[in-house]
This record gives sequence, structure tokens and C-alpha cells, in this order.
Amino acid sequence: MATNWLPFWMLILSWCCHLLPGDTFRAFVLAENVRLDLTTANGYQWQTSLPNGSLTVAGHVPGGIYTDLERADILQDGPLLYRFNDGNYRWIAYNDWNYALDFDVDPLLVNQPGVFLVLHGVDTVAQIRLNGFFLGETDNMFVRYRFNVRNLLKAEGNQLRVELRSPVTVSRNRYEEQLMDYIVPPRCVPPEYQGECHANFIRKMQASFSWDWGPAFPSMGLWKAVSLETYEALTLRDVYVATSLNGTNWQVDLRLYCETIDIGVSHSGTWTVRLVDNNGVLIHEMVADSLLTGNGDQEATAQYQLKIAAAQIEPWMPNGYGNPTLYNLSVSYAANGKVAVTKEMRIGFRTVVLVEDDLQTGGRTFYLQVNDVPIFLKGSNWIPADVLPELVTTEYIRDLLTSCVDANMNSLRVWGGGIYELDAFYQIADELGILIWQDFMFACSMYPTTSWFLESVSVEVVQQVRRLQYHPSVVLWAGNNENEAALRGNWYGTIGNFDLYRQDYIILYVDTIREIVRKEDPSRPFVVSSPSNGKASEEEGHIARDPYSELYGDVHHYNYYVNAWNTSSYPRPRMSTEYGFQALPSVHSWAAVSDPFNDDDWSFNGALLSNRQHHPLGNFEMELQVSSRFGLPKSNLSSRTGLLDMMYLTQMHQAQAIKTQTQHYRRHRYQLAENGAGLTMAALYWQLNDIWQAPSWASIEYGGRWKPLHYFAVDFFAPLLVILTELGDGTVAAFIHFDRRQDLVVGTLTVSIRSWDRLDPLATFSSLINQDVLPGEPVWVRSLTELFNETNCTRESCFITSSFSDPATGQENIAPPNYVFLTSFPNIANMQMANVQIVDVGTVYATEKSEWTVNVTLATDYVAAFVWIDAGRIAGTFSTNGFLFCEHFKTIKFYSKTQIIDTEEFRSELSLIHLSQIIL
Ligand code: BMA
Repeated sequence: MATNWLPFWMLILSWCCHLLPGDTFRAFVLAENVRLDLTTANGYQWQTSLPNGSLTVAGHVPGGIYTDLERADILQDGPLLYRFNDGNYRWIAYNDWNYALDFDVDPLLVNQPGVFLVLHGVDTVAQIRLNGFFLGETDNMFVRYRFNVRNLLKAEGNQLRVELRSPVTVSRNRYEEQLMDYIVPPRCVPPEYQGECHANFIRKMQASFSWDWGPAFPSMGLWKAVSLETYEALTLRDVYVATSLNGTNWQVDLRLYCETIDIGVSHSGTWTVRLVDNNGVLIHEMVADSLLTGNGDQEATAQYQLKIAAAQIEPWMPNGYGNPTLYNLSVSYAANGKVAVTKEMRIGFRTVVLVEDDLQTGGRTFYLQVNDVPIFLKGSNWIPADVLPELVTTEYIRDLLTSCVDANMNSLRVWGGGIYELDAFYQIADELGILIWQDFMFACSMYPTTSWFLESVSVEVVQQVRRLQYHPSVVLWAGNNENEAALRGNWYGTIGNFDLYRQDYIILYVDTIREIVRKEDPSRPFVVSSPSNGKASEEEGHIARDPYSELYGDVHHYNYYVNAWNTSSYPRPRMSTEYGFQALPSVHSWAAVSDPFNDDDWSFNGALLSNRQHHPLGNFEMELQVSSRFGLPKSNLSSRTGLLDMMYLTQMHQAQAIKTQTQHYRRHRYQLAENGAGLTMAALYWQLNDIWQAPSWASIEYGGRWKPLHYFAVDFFAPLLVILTELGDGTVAAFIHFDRRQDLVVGTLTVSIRSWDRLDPLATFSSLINQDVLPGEPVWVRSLTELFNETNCTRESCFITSSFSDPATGQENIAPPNYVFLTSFPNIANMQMANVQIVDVGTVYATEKSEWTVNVTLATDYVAAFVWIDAGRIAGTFSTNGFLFCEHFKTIKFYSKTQIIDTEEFRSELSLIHLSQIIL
């Protein structure tokens, strides 16, 4: 029997070292609350086994069954994400698995007045036993379970057993049981998903059963810590913090959510709340006596209000609007003069309002206002950073969120088919000033409303709102992803019984979730669905006649059968919260999961790519877009070169398409169309990150590598942007777009008409731009016919570029350079085969972005489009990439993530490609 006897001194050490972030314990006394994590990192040796005993391996907590089996070398077909292993290893999810821990604890713990076993995250359906005694059942990955084990825990020889059931079997059984009453669809995900059915019947990451961008790894395990918590009277679980500005004071409403050891017994103690700024200066201190009595759920809440002079506070502002200033808040509880528990957190002072004002032109506005400043949401949609949550590290989250800030984003939507993210995600978003639109975890399905389901969801919502609510980054709750649209659009064949499903919808999202959120967090807006028409959806009985109305709320828009580089098909909604195009992953990602010697793995038409293309018709749509905008490559698509060419072309197509669409949304911030559309206040493209190496909508590949789209985002989300566009009336125009008026600097706008077959422009127009620019009004408009006559060119031979420079300093491109194409590439007759070369690689120097920055200078003899430079094995980003090269020379920077010692070696990793090499 494996035991984990910890000497007393180690126990003290583990008390000090393995606390939850935010929980600190001051001086050690026995009356102090203790949290002892029974985790692998703390030396506890878990085992996981098949229930029939035929296989037993070391288990990891936190962790999951897939990674445990991989670590134990049980999986003979290679790494989890290699080739077809999502299917090869599916047997794992069809089995039940047991996690077991045999352990001893210090006798002192056993004798504390309150002794609880707390499972912070169980994935998902399990029976929990301690020393043979059945503690209870878990059935929700997003719920923390607490069991009183005071009379069960022994000093020696404890046996903790977690018996997990196959999530696939559980959900199928539940679906079938539900069928006896009526069907809760979908019947299954589309076959292209290579997935599992009925994720809607289990409160687990919905995408773990597969998605149109992700594999099915329906995992099992203890994905968060398991701990023993002991205390004398009560512990502090969560702190609610709401800040509002009242005249010259910030009001801080606090709710201190406690768990008690008993019911109906009063405990007296003292709360100390301290607010300290980043220099360690005490801003505010509150000391208050309290008398708390546990209710029937062994919970008690203390409420306080602080008033802090506004002059003492720097408000928290999103990226691009000021500093995301945070303050340290510590809340501690003392009884009998001894501190029992302290929670430390970083908070921000901000207000948030969702503005839905009636418009005379029809419809309502729909935008977020943070500290009274209307914010245009620039960003993307976040999916889980990994299909197996145990593989996500804080460093990876930081890397992805930093990439958002690097791309001038201020917002992310945490999409409803994933998980309520890890604490680190929200802490880093707080630090970086990224606004979080937080969905509840319901996506693209109808859901049951049986009592067990609603009860489980209710606990989930209370716990998650209490956990996440204090983060200033979180600015909005949304009940679900696309389920209003699904119901109205009859995606799952619900039309014959529309009223029934609408009733279920209302029961779940309105009567259950919204009710709880209103109580638990009155400080933020709640919308029932994304997309929705906001208040108007509610007025129409929660399922709007047209959830995609441009006049109300937010819109998701996808159309893979239009010219995506032309804005005419794009809507002009109040908020665009999803839009996107797929692209293939890069050669680097593909190499990590394919067999280098298998030609079929390296074919656009091969089995591996088709296995990973989960979006029905996805490859066909990519091919269609590529052939219409670029023309198909010269290579055979079934060859290696064909695949590499399609990687490049689909990625460039995606980048240009999302750029076009995003610029369109930003431009419509100030446009109100005759039909009342426009006043757009969000552009959140689908999707930021990837969960594996596959065709997807992501701008960042699995692992963190930027696709061209992410480089394009740096520019199309720039706070000051020149947008060149055709207006549809035979004119072409330049708009100066800025997030805030102070982002607008005086500058010289130069618009150049250029021919594809020469570097020097045919004509240039310069104008001085000053602070009088009216947003939404073009600063330069010309008739194309006139321009063509003057320069002797045509749509097929020319394109237009812009640059914006500072006349005083001569500094070039204080807004990103931009361009507009006048036709698709198959129509261009005079494109030349440019010879683009790397002519210089400088020495390593330090910049704000990297200690190891290197300048790379390129030269060309002809205009080169979509120039892509790749640093091979050296991780890092370039200052720009995928660009239109129409100068003789261009110097770009490489920001390395690792130390570069030898620039020659760096240079040997560099490779270049541009469009005419592929299509000419
Ligand atoms: C939307 C999203 C996701 C999906 C994406 C691409 O519907 O909400 O469900 O992955 O489009 O199809």
C-alpha cells in the first residue's frame, strides 16, 4: 500500500507552500485554517486504473486520464495529437476509470473542529468514497464539491477513491432517457467532426466531444486540486467586489462568502480589509466585528461597503485607453485574536454599462461603456488553450494574452463551448487591460431542463460567478453561444415543437441563469445569448424574429461563398462578435503531427488533412476562396508542394479577408446607414487560438505561432488607422480612423496609385491631416475612372497604397501602411516575378518587446505581394509579416523569444516566400 505520511514539519511547509493563489496564512497557529493539497506536486501518489483491475498506472492530480496513460507509456501509437490518435485513443473515453489515493495525515488535522474534503474540479461524473464510505457523486466539471469528513478522516491509512464514469456512456444514457419524453437535440455532431454525441447532456467542456476546429478527447480525471481543509469555525471562499463612482467617491461593495463548519451556530470574529496601492501605500483600512451563522448549506455572507476618495484612485482602463491599474485588496478573518484566513486579490476600479438607447432611425445602440468611455471592442474569441486542461500553463496563457495586446486588441470573448477559464487567465487579463465577454458554458445545442440538470447548473453559476466576479476585466456575462439563433433558425430540427424548446430555453437561461446572475452580480450587464438582439430579444419572448438583426445587439456572420475581400456582403451590426475564415496550419505545426515519410499525410487531399478538417465542406470552401482570389497554385494539390502552397494561400486569404471585414466594422463605428444599420462597436473575429494542429479560423496556432492573420491584426486594430476602400459608387476613399481623438496625430497622408509592374508610384496625393478630421468622413475621395485616365492604368494593372507620416519629425508610418486591391489576382496581367532577398541581418539589441531583437533588411526589384518571412525553429515574432512590398528596401524587426547568440545561425533559419512565386 502506498502511503504518503508527511512529517509534521513537512506538513507546515506544505501549508505555507501549496496554498491557493490569493489565500495566505500569516503566523502559524493551530486555530488557523489549513488547506492541504493532496496533489502530485505535493508528493501524493495517486493511481488510476481500469475498474476490472487489468491496468493500473500512476495518476496525476491535477491531471487527466489521457496524459496519465501517455506518461505511463501505455499509448503505443505515439503522442496524443499525432496523426489519427484522436480516434485511436478513443477507447480511453469509452471506459470508466478509478483514481485512488492512500494517504496519512497529521493527527492534528483530524482533530480540527471542521475537516472537509474539497474537490476543486472533477471531470466529471464520479462517485467519491473515503475509507469505504460513500461521500457523494459529482456530475459537473465546473463545480467545486465539498464533503464533511470530520469523522471519517484518520491519521493513518486513508483511502480516497474517485470512480469516474465514461462521459460518452453517461451522456448517451441520459440522452436516451430523455428521448422517452422528447428529444433534446442535436442527435449528434456532424460526421465530419469525428466526434462523440450528446455533450449537451453532461456539464463538461462541450468541445471535449469535438468541434468544427477540435478533436474529441472526452477526458476524465481530477482536473483541479483535491484538498483537505480544516478550520475552527469558518473559511472565506470568495470575495465579491463591485466598484461604483458616487460623486467624488468610489464606493466598493464587498460580499465575503464564507463556508461554515455547522448550521445555525453563530461565530464571532473580526474582518480586516486593507486596500494597498502598487507602491505599498495603504489607501484604506476597515476593521469590523462580525457575527456569522451558517445557513442550511453551511454558508454565511458578510457585507460591507467602503468609501474611497476618487482622487486617491487611478481607475482601471482597458488596453489603449489608459492604464489597467490594479490595487491589492486583502481580506482577513480573525477569531479570538488570531487570524484564521486571509485572501489577497488584485482589484480595479471601473464601472461598466451596456448602452442600449433607442435610435430614431430604428433599433437601439449596443455598446459597452467603461468608466463612462464608450469602447469599441477590438479582439477575438477565445477557445480553450488545450483540449486537455492539465496541459495549459500560466506561461502559455500569458503568451497568448500578450499576443492579443501586441495586436492592439482590447477584448476577448470567452466562448461558451469551452471552460470557465483558469484563475491565471483572468488575472493576466486584468493586468493587461483585456475586456472579457464571458459566456456561460452552453453552445450550439438544445439543453435539458430536468431538475438534476437545473440544480447542477445553478450551483455551477453561483460558484463561477463568485469566483470570477471580482476581476475588472470581466465586463459582461452571456447566457450561451448561438442557442437563440439556433432555435430561431431551426438548426436542430426543433421547429415542429418550437414552443416547447423556447420554454426550455427560457427556463434555463432566463429563469435559472439570469436570475442567479442578477442576484450574484448586479454589477455587470447580462445578455441571454450571443448573438442576440439584447433587450429586443427579451421583448420578443427571448427568441427574436431575427437574432441577426443589424439594428439590435450583436451578430455572428459567416459566408464562405462570397468575395471576402469586398465589403459589400458584410453586415453593419451594432456589434460583430464572430466572423471568420478558415486557413490551414503552418508547415511547422503540421510537421509535429504528421509522418514525414508518408506522402498522403502531406497532401491537401490526403486522409490526415480530411480527418482534421471538421468543418463540413471546409477544404472545398478554402479551395474556392483561394482559386477566386489568387488562382490555384501551379503545383498539384495532392503533392507536398501543393499542400505547402495551400498553407500559404489559405493563410494569406484568411488574413486579407478578416482585415477587410474588420476595417469595414471599424469604419461603421461612425456610419449610420439609411436603413438604420451601423454604429458598430465591436469587431471580435473568430477565433484567436487553436486547440490542435488542423485547419481552423485561428490567428494563433496551437503552441503560440502567429499566422499571417495575427500580423494583419496588429495593423487593422491599430489605434490610428488609414482605411482605403472602394465606396461602391465608382470612387475610392481614404478614412482616418481612431479609437480616441487623442490617438489622432497630425500627419501627412500620402495616397499612391501604383502599377504592379514597377516599384515607383504612378501618382501620389499628399494631404495634411489635422485634428479637425471628422470620424467617418473620408479625408480623400477620387473617382476611379479619373484616376485611371490620369495614370493610364486599369483595375487589372494597378492598386492603391497609403502611408501616414509625421511632417515635423519625418517619421514614416505613424499609422500602419495600407492598401486596397482593385481586383482579384487571377485578373492581374502585369505582375512580375519579384526577386526578394534578405540583404542584411543586424546585430542583436534589446527593445521593449525582446532582449534579443534583430533587424532584417529585405530588398526587391518588383512589387511583391504577401511577403512572408519565417524564422524556422527560432520562436518569436516579426514587427510585420505577410506585407505588400513596394519599396526597394524594407527593414523589419525580429523579436526573439529565446536568446540569439549567433546571428549567422539565425540567418540560416530565415526563409522567404511571396505570392508570385506560387501563382505566376
Ligand atoms: C460559430 C462559433 C463556433 C464555431 C464557429 C465556426 O458558430 O460559435 O461554434 O466553431 O462558428 O464554425
